[in-house]
Amino acid sequence: MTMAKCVADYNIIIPHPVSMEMTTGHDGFRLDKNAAITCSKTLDRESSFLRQYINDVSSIELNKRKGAHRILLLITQPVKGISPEAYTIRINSKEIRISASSSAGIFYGIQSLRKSIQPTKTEFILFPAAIIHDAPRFAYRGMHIDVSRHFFTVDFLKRYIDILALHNINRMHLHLTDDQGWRMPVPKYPLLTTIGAKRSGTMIGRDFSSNDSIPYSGAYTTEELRSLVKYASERHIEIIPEIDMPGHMLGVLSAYPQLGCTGGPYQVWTKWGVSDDVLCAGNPQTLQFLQDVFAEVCDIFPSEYIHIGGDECPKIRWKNCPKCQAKIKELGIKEEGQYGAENKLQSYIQESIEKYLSSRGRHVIGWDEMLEGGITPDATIMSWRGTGGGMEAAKQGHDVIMTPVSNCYFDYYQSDDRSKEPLAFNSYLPLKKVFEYNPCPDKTPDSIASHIIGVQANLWTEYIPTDTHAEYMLLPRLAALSEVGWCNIKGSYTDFISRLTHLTLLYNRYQYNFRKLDDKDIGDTTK
Ligand code: TNX
Repeated sequence: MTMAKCVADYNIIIPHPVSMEMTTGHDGFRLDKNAAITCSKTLDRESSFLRQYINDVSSIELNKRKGAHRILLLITQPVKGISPEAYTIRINSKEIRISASSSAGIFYGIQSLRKSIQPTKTEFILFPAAIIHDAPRFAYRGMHIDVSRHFFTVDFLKRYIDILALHNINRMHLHLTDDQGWRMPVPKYPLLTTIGAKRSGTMIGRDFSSNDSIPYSGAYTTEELRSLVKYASERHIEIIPEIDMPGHMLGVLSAYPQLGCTGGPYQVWTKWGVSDDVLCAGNPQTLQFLQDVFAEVCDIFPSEYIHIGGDECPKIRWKNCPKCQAKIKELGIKEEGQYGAENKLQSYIQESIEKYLSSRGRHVIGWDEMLEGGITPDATIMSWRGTGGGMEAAKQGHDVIMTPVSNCYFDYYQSDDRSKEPLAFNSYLPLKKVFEYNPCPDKTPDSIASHIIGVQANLWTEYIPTDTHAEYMLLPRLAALSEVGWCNIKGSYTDFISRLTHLTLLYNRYQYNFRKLDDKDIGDTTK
């Protein structure tokens, strides 16, 4: 009986490693069930991922044990100036050695190894002799998901995390609250998840005057969120929770109308867009409420960063609210211009929360509108309305994460032939445009470049009601984003497309629902 065999190919890995040197003239490593995985106890988790991944793409079952013929996972001394996520893989006939200064680096080495294999029912895999060095371009490589407009279960979010890990993403931004539903329990405010998490219906398609009248709701338990944090962290992904404030707050206002300028009544929104009703900035209860909520956020999420929103907060209610106007006076705000003083009032709320979070040892991230009334230099800015806001913020000394609508909005159509696509946000973002994005163009002065800490894509879910649909919008654009965030030197789009056809075999293996490349995507390679 002939045994099915498979030869690993390092040239198909996405994201492409920094350097690969084939050690020609040397035999490669034959991986079969007799090979051992050897590592210290601290890498037990990584070793079980490796075992699982190899088994997913072959018939080989490996075990952690000592052995001369082995895959060795090895933690080395950190080297100044080298990312802890960097790794080296050395392959000869005796061993595959993955070394890094942290378990995250080992994890990325393992990810690369698994992506060099074509899934088959093989009983042995030949790994050609080689030395691979790799390190990420950016420390922050994020992917977002909006669980307010549509709710996604923790089981799905875990699958989402698996997909992110496959693409070397290390941050998942969880957009937990919005006008259309509040999803996180806060024991002191129980109505948030009873009233604030339920809407009476949802608009149909893009028709803002329609409503399907089907009640829609969803909220996580604290235990579920904790289990998500743990699941992500095992895969070297930090969850960054977002409480979007002081706008996008109808979920809260419907439950606690006293926190709004007019006192309501308010309803959890059944349509998309930007609501004029926002938190009342002049009501002292508002700051107390926010502090209580962020205290709970800190208890559940251990992340270095907490996202405090700050986007799309119309100022019309504040302009007409006696409490807000009194607050403006009390604070001595003198700004002129239509909403100059109200913009400053938003800064006041943000800065109070920023102070609180910094007392808990956390850094804040906010959308680029946060800059409008000014914000402490410690805040990290997420630049979404283009890259200008991000560049300006970096100039002012803020750290910046680039996530411009032009290249990073995965809720947009993937094809300009909309008849073949599910309904999406009314805009277009083809794979190639994601791939071509450079968050920090070559000519950027060092003083600015050093503040651009990374890149993120966003999956807003107004038009994404199901798990399979979310996967479809995510893949394969996430593969392009992973090259943007990881690779210092990007190869050609043609080469990317040819590697992507291999990665899609893995997508198939895990039954990820991805958009198949069409002639246009492939044809684009000639341009
Ligand atoms: C803008 S990006 C929003 C979201 C929408 C999205 C749709 C940002 C900070 N705000 O509320 O869901 O556009 O693409």
